[in-house]
Order: sequence, then structure tokens, then C-alpha cells
Amino acid sequence: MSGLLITFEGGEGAGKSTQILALADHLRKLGYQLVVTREPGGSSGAEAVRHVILSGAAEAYGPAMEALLFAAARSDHVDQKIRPAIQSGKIVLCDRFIDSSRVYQGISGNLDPHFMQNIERIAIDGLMPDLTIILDIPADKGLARAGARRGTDVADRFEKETIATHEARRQAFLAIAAHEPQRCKIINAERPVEIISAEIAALTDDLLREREVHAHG
Ligand code: T5A
Repeated sequence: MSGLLITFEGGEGAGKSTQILALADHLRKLGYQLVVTREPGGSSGAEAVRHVILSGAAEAYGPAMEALLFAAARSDHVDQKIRPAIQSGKIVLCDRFIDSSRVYQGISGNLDPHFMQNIERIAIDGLMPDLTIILDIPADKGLARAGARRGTDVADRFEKETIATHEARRQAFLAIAAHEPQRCKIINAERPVEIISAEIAALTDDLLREREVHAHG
């Protein structure tokens, strides 16, 4: 019995959390068993690392240090939570995964592609997503949404960066999708929530049919 891994990617405030909740609701109604999780975090070891990274405590040590911390967190998350869930036939919905590291650390941090490939390989140990939804929105619009939701709290380690950096990340996500069109689907995230949810549900239903993943009842 084998489940699926579906990851959600995109810039700040693109609507990943909103769309994961909607897809989870859709799949539960069809009788599927789910695990909804996020990165950085999702397992106790990875949640401990999440605080170190998002507080900015590791920023002074450079992008390679941050990339290794993300990879360490991912390795624990895959071992402790994602792989066991998939092996028991569940569908895992994960808010951010390998593509966030490729973009935020690899591209924005200007790190050696071989270094990035090596740490990705160690972190996931063969567990690639079956489907990656890339929610695409202009950086200024996504940041405005994230800022409105955050209210008066301070922006985190990555949200505080310049619009140009965020826009370059958007282009990097689109480049990954162009390179891996089978795995990655780009979704226009500027539209109303329900229209986006319906499109993601249809893509997921197609994949479940194609892979013959059946609901448990
Ligand atoms: N990171 C992460 C790395 O650098 N490398 C890595 O390897 C990984 C895994 C994580 C940070 O870590 C970085 C990337 C990130 O900077 P986080 O706190 O977990 O940070 O936050 P994010 O993943 O960035 O998620 P956000 O909280 O910014 O946004 P979401 O989840 O994309 O958006 P969501 O759903 O919360 O929506 C934001 C607001 O917009 C509204 C929602 O109601 C909400 O208020 N909204 C819409 N409004 C209008 N129309 C729509 N279609 C809407 N959809 C949502």
C-alpha cells in the first residue's frame, strides 16, 4: 500500500495554507486518510530547527548554514512523519518542501548547485513529491496578503527581504516548473480562493485516478 506526497510551493502570502485546508477538506470528504504538515517543521526535531531559522538566529552564519539547517529539519520530517504516512497509504499534504530550499537558499543564497543537490539527496533519501502545486502571484501582492494577515507582528527572516528578491524567487519557482512539468503545476493564485481550490482538486483527482490510489472508506 502506498500513498502520495503533494507539496505546495510559492512566495510569501501566495495562499498555500488556505489551499491545503481546502484540498484536505475535499479529500477527506472522498474518504482518503491524510496527513497535513509543513516545513520548516512538521516533526519535533524539525520544529526545533524551525525556530532557529525563522527567528533569524542562523542568518549571520550565511546561506550555506541555513541550507544545511533546512536539510537537517527535512531529513527528520521525512523519516519521522512523511515516509511512514505514505507507506501506510496516506496522502501527505506538505506546505513547502524541496523547491523552497532550491529557491530561497540555492538561488537567493547563490549556493553551488552541486552542494544543493547533495544536501537535497541526503534530506529526502529518494522521496520526491508526486505532485507539486506552485501558487504563482506577483511578489508585491503576496507580501501585501502576508502583511495583512500578520498584522502588527514583525516580518520573519525571509519575508523582510526586498521586493526584487521576492520577485526573483517567483521566477525561480516558474523555472523549476518549466524544467519539471510532469511534477510541478503552476496555478494562478491571484484569483478567488474557490476557483483555485477547484482547479487543485481536479488536478489531484486526476493523479489519484492515474496512480489508482483508493479511499479507505
Ligand atoms: N523557507 C522554507 C526557506 O527559505 N527554505 C525552505 O526550505 C523552506 C521549507 C516559512 C519561511 O521559510 C522559508 C520560506 C518562508 O519565508 P512560514 O511562516 O511557514 O515561513 O510561511 P510561508 O510558508 O511563507 O506561508 P505564508 O504564511 O506567508 O503564506 P501562505 O500559506 O502562502 O498564505 P495563506 O494561505 O496563509 O494566505 C495569506 C493571506 O492571504 C489570504 C488568506 O486569507 C491570508 O490572510 N488569501 C487570499 N486572499 C485573496 N485571494 C486569495 N485567493 C487568497 N488566498 C489566501
